Amino acid sequence: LTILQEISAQLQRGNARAVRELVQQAIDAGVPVECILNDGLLGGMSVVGERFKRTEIFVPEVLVAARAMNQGAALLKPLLASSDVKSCGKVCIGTVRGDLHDIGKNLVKMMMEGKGLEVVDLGTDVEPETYVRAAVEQDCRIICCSALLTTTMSVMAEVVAKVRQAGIHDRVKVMIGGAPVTETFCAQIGADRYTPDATTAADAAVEICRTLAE
Ligand code: B1M
Repeated sequence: LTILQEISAQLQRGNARAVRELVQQAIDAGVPVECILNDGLLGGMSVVGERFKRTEIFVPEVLVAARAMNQGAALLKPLLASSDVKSCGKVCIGTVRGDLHDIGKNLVKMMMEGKGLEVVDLGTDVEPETYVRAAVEQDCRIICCSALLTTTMSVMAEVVAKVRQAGIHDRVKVMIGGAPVTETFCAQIGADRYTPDATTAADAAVEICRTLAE
């Protein structure tokens, strides 16, 4: 097994200690951070997702895998966050009301911080009003919504509506993402941007902040 395959395998077993040790070994060996994240950690998590879907494993197993994923990702965070990059804008992020999935949201946050954005983390189960209040009070350029359930995606439409009602849409944009979310859905609800993964989300956010600053 390569080190990345080992990280994936240990993550699937929920062995957080082994995942941490292997991630550190990979970093020390000079394996690119993106490969450790995508091929090691996310690779393992997607196998976990498939097995959960086929009901071969259940919520507790998924939770221990998620904990191992978060611990491995925490080691990568300082390497992704480039301290010499000047803040290029402030955004807020959260998982929408009724939804407790936060692994993807945390990754998006990590990538955004790595690109020099200041990120206000609203956590999970976030009410539409809470995003709007945070954006106004903390002067954020973008509201970032994550949803993993088909039943909670619709809350994103409420967020868009609240932003328009508050009359702040000229200066606050809404970005959306998460496994069930699509470009078509984004257009349907009138959100400003959909991206499929954390890296493209961070790039899009930087671009939006730059455009708004012009
Ligand atoms: Co849940 N769960 N879960 N779960 N869970 C899914 C989402 C599910 C697809 C599994 C399945 O059945 N196949 C299914 C949803 C089905 C549906 O809606 N159609 C499901 C279900 C049903 C449930 C429960 C209802 C199960 C139950 O209790 N019976 C329950 C709901 C709880 C709730 O939220 N109210 C539940 C609970 C849980 C756990 C608590 C056990 C755990 C969450 C732990 C945690 O997050 N702290 C969990 C997990 C881990 C999953 C799976 C296995 C993995 C999700 C994940 O973290 N993926 C998932 C199956 C799967 O997706 N294959 C599943 C890794 C993560 C990095 O990917 O979040 O997609 P993701 O993020 C990506 C992109 O989507 C994107 O970037 C990220 C990285 O590139 N992205 C954005 C995310 N947000 C973005 C925002 C952006 C841009 C991009 O812009 C702002």
